[in-house]
Amino acid sequence: MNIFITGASSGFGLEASRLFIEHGHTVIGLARRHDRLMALKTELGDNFYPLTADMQDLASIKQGVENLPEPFDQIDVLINNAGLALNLSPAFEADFADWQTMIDVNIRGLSYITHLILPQMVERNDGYIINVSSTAGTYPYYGSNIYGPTKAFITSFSLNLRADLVGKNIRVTNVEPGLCGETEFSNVRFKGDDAKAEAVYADVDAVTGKEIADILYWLTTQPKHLNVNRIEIMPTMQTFAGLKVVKQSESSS
Ligand code: 8X3
Repeated sequence: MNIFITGASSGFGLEASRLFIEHGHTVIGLARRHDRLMALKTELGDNFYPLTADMQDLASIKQGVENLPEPFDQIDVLINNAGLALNLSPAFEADFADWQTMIDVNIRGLSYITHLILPQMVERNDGYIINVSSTAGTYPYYGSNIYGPTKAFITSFSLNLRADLVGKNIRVTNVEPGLCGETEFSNVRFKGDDAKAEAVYADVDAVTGKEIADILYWLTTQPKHLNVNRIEIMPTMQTFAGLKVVKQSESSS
């Protein structure tokens, strides 16, 4: 199969690129960082096609997708993995530029790529879209004010695609990971403050990027008549915070 993976240069996308190639598939890896993609190309060989494009630059995505050479031009599986969180400030202290970036990448970029690739799947009446959402799309937490809603969009988008694709041989799965270590997620969120990022995973047996990649691969091995609509994964050590009550004496008013 030919697998198109966004965010291929790190985290789940990198692990998934390696895994699909290891299993004899071809991968188009989209990422912004050209040098990383080139290193990955050197590692993975001819079955990997590096596509340098910025998720915020729709023209570069369009140019790349519309000019894919054979045999990479027929996409069997689209893994919409690229996404990011920026900051953990409460909404009233957040930087609006951070909100815009999250909306641009997690919502606008993801929908644009899907819009570009879905028609060829419909034409062939064959394909699979896997969207990487998050537990943050279901459960709010402090500081997830826009990140969470962008992931809720992805979850709703996946389910709505399923509705539109009724009667077609095209599957859609929404993958919802919780706390995952060994990725750049928190380094990006804290803008390079590695100590802060490390503290998030200290003393927690978090899910790994490789474990999420294994799930992405497993999904593609399921029979075509079976659609996993949603799959939510958390470390055993993570759970819901529950409804928080602040006592009058603790409240700021
Ligand atoms: C990331 C999940 O729990 O780190 O999408 O916010 S969490």
